[in-house]
Amino acid sequence: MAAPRHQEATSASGGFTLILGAGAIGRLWAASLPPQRVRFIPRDTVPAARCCEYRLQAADGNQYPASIPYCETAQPLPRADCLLVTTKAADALPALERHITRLPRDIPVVLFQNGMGSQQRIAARWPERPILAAVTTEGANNPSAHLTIHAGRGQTSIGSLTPNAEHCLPTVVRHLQNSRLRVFPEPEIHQRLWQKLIVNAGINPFTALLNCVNGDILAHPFYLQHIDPLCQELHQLMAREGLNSPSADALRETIETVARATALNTSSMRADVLKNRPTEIDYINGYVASRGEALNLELATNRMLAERVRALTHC
Ligand code: KPL
Repeated sequence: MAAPRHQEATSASGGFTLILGAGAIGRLWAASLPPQRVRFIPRDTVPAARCCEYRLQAADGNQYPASIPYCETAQPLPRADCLLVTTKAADALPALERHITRLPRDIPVVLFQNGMGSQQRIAARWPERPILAAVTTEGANNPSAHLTIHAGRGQTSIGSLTPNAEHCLPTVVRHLQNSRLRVFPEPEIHQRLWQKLIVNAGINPFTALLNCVNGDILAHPFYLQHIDPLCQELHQLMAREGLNSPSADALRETIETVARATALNTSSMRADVLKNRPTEIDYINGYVASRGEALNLELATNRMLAERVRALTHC
């Protein structure tokens, strides 16, 4: 099968992209951007291989080979138009700390982490750098070491987190539009991050605790017992954070629309539990509970869900 056709990259440095994090989303982006113009920054100081080799199964079911070179560890990083950080939320800050001195100060850094908290910590750590956040609804998973499945087409919204990111947002968006993925600028990125947080807070912990696909939570008594109190808490917190806060019923409707649209998906949290990997609960319901504590709100349902999910991977 021939590789899909890409539009020509047009930006000054040749449309080069660096990616930190070769998980499913990192691999999807690497294989979707123009070939020869992407490098993975290796996780370890000495990568086991020169290239990350895998097959991408596109949303239409066709498979394409991808061979993405790792940057040389002993050399300076190649000049690039942007860096995509596609690690898990907990790994993003330590991974950036390891490489930041090799990155020019003006390179836009686009954060793809789930949930909330890691992006804010990174923006606070390097406020002088152009740091952006991406919220993506692209579905991707790695069923095996050498296969990435683009499970569902979505879109990616990008917005700035630090003042220096404002002016580079249009260039970053244009650059990433050289992929086959849909990318848009998002002036209200905080609101978008919260919308995604709401969906993850209402689906992920239930799928992990009930060990089921997204759609199956909807009729489960445990979900039915807790979803309204959960949505009340999310509504209360959003209002206290000064965000545009839909009613608890509207939040439930949003959660259930996504659960129905992704009914057969295994959520990222359930996948982590099944593989006995740390989950992102501290950045989802755990984040909500801790913001509640900071603002003197008792958000007991989020706290209970966070504690129960943590217990799944700590024993
Ligand atoms: O984002 C997701 C995740 O699994 O983390 C949802 C929307 C729940 C889709 O599975």
